[in-house]
Amino acid sequence: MGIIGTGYAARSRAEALRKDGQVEIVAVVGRSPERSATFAAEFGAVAYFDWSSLFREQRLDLVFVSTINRDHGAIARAALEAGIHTVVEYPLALSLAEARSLVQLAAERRLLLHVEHIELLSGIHLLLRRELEGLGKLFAVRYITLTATHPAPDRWTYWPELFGFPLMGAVSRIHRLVDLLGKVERVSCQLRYDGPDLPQRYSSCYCTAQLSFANGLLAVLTYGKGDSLWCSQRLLEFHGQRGGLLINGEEAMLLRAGSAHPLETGSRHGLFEQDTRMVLDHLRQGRALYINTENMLHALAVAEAAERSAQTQQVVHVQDEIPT
Ligand code: NAP
Ligand code: BLA
Repeated sequence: MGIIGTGYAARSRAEALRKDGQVEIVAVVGRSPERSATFAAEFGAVAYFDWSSLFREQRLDLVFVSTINRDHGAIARAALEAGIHTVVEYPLALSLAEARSLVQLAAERRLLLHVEHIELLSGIHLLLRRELEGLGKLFAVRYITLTATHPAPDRWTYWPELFGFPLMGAVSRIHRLVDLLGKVERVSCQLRYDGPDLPQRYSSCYCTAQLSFANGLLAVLTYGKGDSLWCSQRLLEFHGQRGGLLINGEEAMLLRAGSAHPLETGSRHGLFEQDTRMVLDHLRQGRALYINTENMLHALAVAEAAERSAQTQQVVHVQDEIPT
């Protein structure tokens, strides 16, 4: 196995692989020589600073692309072209066209291309899949994640070029809604960046989109982070004809006229490990994975439509992306 990246996702992968015990981490590719050497030594691997030389020099069965979003598409392409099964942390690529072309390339080469979307494995998501039907016909949805941080962190996630359009870098929010509610037809989106180092880097970002689903449902999706925000929030609300579901942080409530029942949500820990185990079981025993490729690509199409809408100030149709 090879791992590209040395951050949180990469470490979670390495630890999960070590736990499995039947695979060998051959190489780790990092950016800073020190961090990469320490990381590689900890897992008995060789440190590389350049993924293209890794793919030339080592014969890998599987690679995990766990680095900054900007590089996902190019690394995945090189890995697939080198005949290596590939796992990419979301987003698969920062453009829908590139993502589609990678899915096609993997199919042609008969290689696994798995895009991690751990939020779909979470206790909260499984709870939603179970409980939504009981709310009757859904009417409205709100999904808000705000991260207030003072000062804004000096991380790649605050660089538009490295993270991508906010709802592309955080496409998991859209994918979760698509998984539960179906296809999105139209998107209207607005974005504000703030900070002294624009346009390279922002210190605050606030992005809000209205998603019109094919089934008529309206969802409002808000993603914000940075030093001009003053409260952090992780809120998911479903309003249906017979009841509501409110998820606030790790707490879930089933709402009916005059009553509120708390529901058990489970933990957010261990999801990378579960994803890694499912990939290995898939490659060794042919067990099914959990990502529907069409939904994964549709979520990217919605993110791209949101980006276009924010640029043009128009409502954008997801299918053809022609402004109305
Ligand atoms: P992270 O902890 O910040 O690690 C980022 C990695 O990229 C590090 O190896 C870092 O190297 C490197 N890097 C940073 N800036 C770079 C630059 N300008 N050029 C080249 N390399 C650079 O990030 P993470 O949370 O692991 O995220 C990695 C991927 O996993 C992302 O695509 C993210 O969307 C995805 N993901 C993360 C989570 C999560 O819970 N964290 C969940 C789902 C998906 P240095 O250490 O040398 O800076
Ligand atoms: C998603 N978490 C992400 C992403 C990044 C981080 C870059 C992908 C982009 C996005 O969807 O916004 C980064 N998350 C962090 C950092 C912390 C954090 C730096 O919580 C600092 C504490 N991820 C973690 C940790 C947990 C975690 C410690 O780094 C929890 C135990 C969970 N992050 C987590 C999950 C997702 C995610 C489940 C999937 C998206 C979702 O929440 O729906």
